[in-house]
Amino acid sequence: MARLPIIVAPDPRLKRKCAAVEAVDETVRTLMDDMLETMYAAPGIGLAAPQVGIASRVIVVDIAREGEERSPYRMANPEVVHVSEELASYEEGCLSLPEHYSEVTRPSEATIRYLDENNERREVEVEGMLATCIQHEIDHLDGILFVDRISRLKRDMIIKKLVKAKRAEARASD
Ligand code: GNR
Ligand code: NI
Repeated sequence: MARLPIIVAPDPRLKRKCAAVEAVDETVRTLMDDMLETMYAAPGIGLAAPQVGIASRVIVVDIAREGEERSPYRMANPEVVHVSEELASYEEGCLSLPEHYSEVTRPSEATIRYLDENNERREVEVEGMLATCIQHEIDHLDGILFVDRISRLKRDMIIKKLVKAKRAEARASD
Protein backbone atom coordinates (compact mmCIF):
# COMPACT_ATOMS: atom_id res chain seq x y z
CA MET A 1 0.00 0.00 0.00
CA ALA A 2 1.07 3.55 -0.60
CA ARG A 3 0.11 6.99 0.58
CA LEU A 4 -0.60 9.38 -2.28
CA PRO A 5 -0.24 13.20 -2.29
CA ILE A 6 -3.62 14.99 -2.11
CA ILE A 7 -4.23 17.84 -4.58
CA VAL A 8 -5.34 21.16 -3.05
CA ALA A 9 -7.64 23.64 -4.85
CA PRO A 10 -7.54 25.60 -7.03
CA ASP A 11 -6.23 23.01 -9.50
CA PRO A 12 -7.58 22.05 -12.95
CA ARG A 13 -7.27 18.34 -12.03
CA LEU A 14 -10.12 18.85 -9.53
CA LYS A 15 -12.39 20.29 -12.24
CA ARG A 16 -12.39 17.41 -14.74
CA LYS A 17 -15.16 14.94 -15.44
CA CYS A 18 -13.64 11.53 -14.68
CA ALA A 19 -13.96 8.48 -16.93
CA ALA A 20 -15.76 5.29 -15.92
CA VAL A 21 -13.54 2.27 -15.24
CA GLU A 22 -14.09 -0.61 -17.62
CA ALA A 23 -13.83 -3.20 -14.88
CA VAL A 24 -12.46 -3.42 -11.36
CA ASP A 25 -9.20 -5.27 -11.92
CA GLU A 26 -6.00 -5.52 -9.88
CA THR A 27 -4.93 -1.98 -10.89
CA VAL A 28 -8.22 -0.46 -9.71
CA ARG A 29 -8.14 -2.56 -6.50
CA THR A 30 -4.63 -1.29 -5.72
CA LEU A 31 -5.79 2.29 -6.34
CA MET A 32 -8.72 1.74 -3.93
CA ASP A 33 -6.38 0.41 -1.22
CA ASP A 34 -3.87 3.25 -1.71
CA MET A 35 -6.72 5.76 -1.52
CA LEU A 36 -7.98 4.19 1.72
CA GLU A 37 -4.51 4.35 3.26
CA THR A 38 -4.23 8.00 2.16
CA MET A 39 -7.71 8.80 3.54
CA TYR A 40 -7.10 7.16 6.95
CA ALA A 41 -3.76 8.95 7.28
CA ALA A 42 -5.17 12.39 6.39
CA PRO A 43 -7.52 11.73 8.29
CA GLY A 44 -10.71 11.92 6.29
CA ILE A 45 -13.99 10.02 5.87
CA GLY A 46 -13.91 9.85 2.06
CA LEU A 47 -11.61 10.31 -0.91
CA ALA A 48 -12.15 10.48 -4.68
CA ALA A 49 -9.55 9.47 -7.30
CA PRO A 50 -9.25 12.99 -8.84
CA GLN A 51 -8.00 14.23 -5.44
CA VAL A 52 -4.91 12.07 -5.99
CA GLY A 53 -4.61 13.04 -9.66
CA ILE A 54 -6.38 10.06 -11.23
CA ALA A 55 -9.28 10.95 -13.56
CA SER A 56 -11.20 7.70 -12.95
CA ARG A 57 -14.58 7.14 -11.34
CA VAL A 58 -13.32 5.56 -8.11
CA ILE A 59 -14.16 6.59 -4.53
CA VAL A 60 -13.56 5.25 -1.04
CA VAL A 61 -15.56 6.09 2.10
CA ASP A 62 -15.41 5.09 5.77
CA ILE A 63 -17.41 7.10 8.31
CA ALA A 64 -16.44 4.94 11.32
CA ARG A 65 -15.03 7.03 14.15
CA GLU A 66 -11.59 6.56 15.59
CA GLY A 67 -11.65 3.54 17.90
CA GLU A 68 -14.63 2.00 16.07
CA GLU A 69 -14.15 -0.94 13.74
CA ARG A 70 -13.28 0.15 10.20
CA SER A 71 -16.07 -0.20 7.63
CA PRO A 72 -14.64 0.90 4.28
CA TYR A 73 -16.63 1.17 1.06
CA ARG A 74 -14.68 0.79 -2.19
CA MET A 75 -16.76 1.97 -5.15
CA ALA A 76 -16.14 2.19 -8.89
CA ASN A 77 -18.55 3.97 -11.23
CA PRO A 78 -20.87 5.01 -8.36
CA GLU A 79 -24.21 6.39 -9.52
CA VAL A 80 -27.02 8.04 -7.60
CA VAL A 81 -30.11 6.13 -8.79
CA HIS A 82 -32.59 7.64 -6.32
CA VAL A 83 -32.67 10.49 -3.80
CA SER A 84 -35.17 11.46 -1.13
CA GLU A 85 -37.15 14.68 -1.37
CA GLU A 86 -36.12 15.36 2.19
CA LEU A 87 -32.95 17.41 2.51
CA ALA A 88 -30.30 17.55 5.21
CA SER A 89 -27.55 20.06 5.98
CA TYR A 90 -24.12 19.12 7.24
CA GLU A 91 -21.00 21.11 7.90
CA GLU A 92 -18.76 19.76 5.13
CA GLY A 93 -15.01 19.78 4.82
CA CYS A 94 -12.77 18.57 2.01
CA LEU A 95 -9.16 17.38 1.99
CA SER A 96 -8.71 19.47 -1.19
CA LEU A 97 -9.98 22.61 0.64
CA PRO A 98 -7.97 22.21 3.85
CA GLU A 99 -9.22 24.05 6.94
CA HIS A 100 -12.40 25.36 5.29
CA TYR A 101 -15.88 24.21 6.30
CA SER A 102 -19.38 25.19 5.28
CA GLU A 103 -22.98 23.99 5.63
CA VAL A 104 -24.11 22.16 2.48
CA THR A 105 -27.68 20.98 1.82
CA ARG A 106 -28.22 17.71 -0.04
CA PRO A 107 -30.86 14.94 -0.21
CA SER A 108 -30.88 13.18 3.17
CA GLU A 109 -31.20 9.67 1.65
CA ALA A 110 -29.86 8.18 -1.55
CA THR A 111 -29.61 4.88 -3.38
CA ILE A 112 -26.18 4.27 -4.87
CA ARG A 113 -25.34 1.75 -7.58
CA TYR A 114 -21.67 0.82 -8.02
CA LEU A 115 -19.10 -1.87 -8.74
CA ASP A 116 -17.37 -3.22 -5.63
CA GLU A 117 -13.73 -4.31 -5.27
CA ASN A 118 -14.64 -7.68 -6.84
CA ASN A 119 -16.26 -6.06 -9.87
CA GLU A 120 -19.71 -7.09 -8.59
CA ARG A 121 -22.67 -4.79 -9.19
CA ARG A 122 -24.16 -3.59 -5.93
CA GLU A 123 -26.79 -1.19 -4.66
CA VAL A 124 -26.95 0.41 -1.21
CA GLU A 125 -29.42 2.73 0.45
CA VAL A 126 -27.68 5.31 2.57
CA GLU A 127 -28.69 8.14 4.88
CA GLY A 128 -27.20 10.63 7.27
CA MET A 129 -23.46 11.35 7.18
CA LEU A 130 -22.82 8.38 4.86
CA ALA A 131 -25.28 9.75 2.28
CA THR A 132 -23.68 13.19 2.50
CA CYS A 133 -20.17 11.80 2.15
CA ILE A 134 -20.93 9.57 -0.85
CA GLN A 135 -22.69 12.45 -2.64
CA HIS A 136 -19.67 14.68 -1.89
CA GLU A 137 -17.34 12.03 -3.39
CA ILE A 138 -19.47 11.48 -6.51
CA ASP A 139 -19.45 15.27 -7.03
CA HIS A 140 -15.62 15.11 -7.17
CA LEU A 141 -15.90 12.65 -10.11
CA ASP A 142 -17.81 15.35 -12.00
CA GLY A 143 -15.36 18.13 -11.10
CA ILE A 144 -17.65 19.58 -8.41
CA LEU A 145 -16.38 20.73 -4.99
CA PHE A 146 -18.60 21.49 -1.99
CA VAL A 147 -17.82 25.20 -2.48
CA ASP A 148 -19.69 24.96 -5.81
CA ARG A 149 -22.84 24.26 -3.74
CA ILE A 150 -22.64 27.28 -1.40
CA SER A 151 -23.03 31.03 -1.97
CA ARG A 152 -20.63 32.67 -4.39
CA LEU A 153 -19.52 35.07 -1.67
CA LYS A 154 -18.41 32.22 0.61
CA ARG A 155 -16.89 30.28 -2.30
CA ASP A 156 -14.82 33.25 -3.51
CA MET A 157 -13.59 33.90 0.03
CA ILE A 158 -12.41 30.31 0.47
CA ILE A 159 -10.73 30.13 -2.96
CA LYS A 160 -9.02 33.49 -2.37
CA LYS A 161 -7.54 32.19 0.89
CA LEU A 162 -6.36 28.97 -0.78
CA VAL A 163 -4.66 30.94 -3.59
CA LYS A 164 -2.94 33.10 -0.95
CA ALA A 165 -1.80 30.01 0.97
CA LYS A 166 -0.38 28.49 -2.24
CA ARG A 167 1.51 31.71 -3.03
CA ALA A 168 2.96 31.82 0.49
CA GLU A 169 4.03 28.19 0.18
CA ALA A 170 5.63 28.79 -3.24
CA ARG A 171 7.61 31.69 -1.77
CA ALA A 172 8.69 29.64 1.25
CA SER A 173 10.12 26.87 -0.95
CA ASP A 174 11.98 29.32 -3.25
O1 GNR B 1 -12.96 14.08 5.43
C1 GNR B 1 -13.97 14.58 4.91
N1 GNR B 1 -14.99 14.97 5.73
C2 GNR B 1 -16.25 15.33 5.24
C3 GNR B 1 -17.12 15.95 6.12
C4 GNR B 1 -18.38 16.31 5.71
C5 GNR B 1 -18.80 16.03 4.43
C6 GNR B 1 -17.93 15.43 3.53
C7 GNR B 1 -16.66 15.07 3.94
S1 GNR B 1 -15.59 14.29 2.83
C8 GNR B 1 -14.04 14.79 3.45
C9 GNR B 1 -12.90 14.12 2.71
C10 GNR B 1 -12.91 14.57 1.27
O2 GNR B 1 -12.46 15.61 0.88
N2 GNR B 1 -13.47 13.77 0.40
O3 GNR B 1 -13.54 14.11 -0.90
NI1 NI C 1 -13.68 16.28 -0.88
